Amino acid sequence: MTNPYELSQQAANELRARSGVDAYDIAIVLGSGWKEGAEALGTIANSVPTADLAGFVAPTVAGHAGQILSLEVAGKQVALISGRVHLYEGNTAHQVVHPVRTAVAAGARTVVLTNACGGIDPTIGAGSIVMIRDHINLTATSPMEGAAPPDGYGARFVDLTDLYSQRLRDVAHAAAPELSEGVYAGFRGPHYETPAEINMARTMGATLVGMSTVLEAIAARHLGADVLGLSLVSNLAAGVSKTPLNHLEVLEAGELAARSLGDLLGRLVAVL
Ligand code: 8IG
Repeated sequence: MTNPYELSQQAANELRARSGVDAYDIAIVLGSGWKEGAEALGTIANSVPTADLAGFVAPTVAGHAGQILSLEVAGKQVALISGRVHLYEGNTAHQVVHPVRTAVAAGARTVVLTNACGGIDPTIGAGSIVMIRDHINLTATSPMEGAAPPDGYGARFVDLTDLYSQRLRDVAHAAAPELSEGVYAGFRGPHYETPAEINMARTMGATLVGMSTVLEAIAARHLGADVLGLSLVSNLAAGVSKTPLNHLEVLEAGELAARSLGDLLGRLVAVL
């Protein structure tokens, strides 16, 4: 079996050939609700179904078609990755991070990870966009688990002190001063948390909870890319609000926020 790093290199070569883009500058992984706004960034020059690329697994969540869209924004080659896959779909950590590894292998030195999440801080309500300052990985796995990476694909161990790049956060804050910062706790899901688990996450210092992003951030950093994380708070986490959580409210928050998400991404891509 091809190791996951060489598999992503193969997928990157296929992506380059199919898209005509020799090297990307920025990859943006689109979470729930982010696609519509992101597509408004500019004219989509090319769309490659991930089903045609080596190593990609199909998403199972409705509204997550697997595609890599290429477009030029402010002189930068941008890859929009839609159809994120998760651990809770039964995928391995390597499969979850394969799109990010592919984008980095295709040249992207900046990786923007977007998601929809639950909010622990009642003053940061549904519809808020929060920049991720740091994360707590509660998935009990790592995308680097397994055989050591082959030469040229990152080290055995990786320092995560600056996982969510301070430099990128400074640049993003200058362009979007309205953004607050939060700490994202990544759970495996797909169940939402119990109120006791949300109390645990809050006690640990988390302000956001979700089921994605943490493994992708580690994998991107491991390969030397700079990471920016953006969360759309779609619901207040269990026990924070009186109403039960449901997936429809997640989709609704995305629809309502789509325009501001697109506007924000446009301002950020120009400066990242
Ligand atoms: I949207 O409340 C969304 N995703 N773990 N908890 C977790 N993931 C989420 C939540 C939430 N809301």
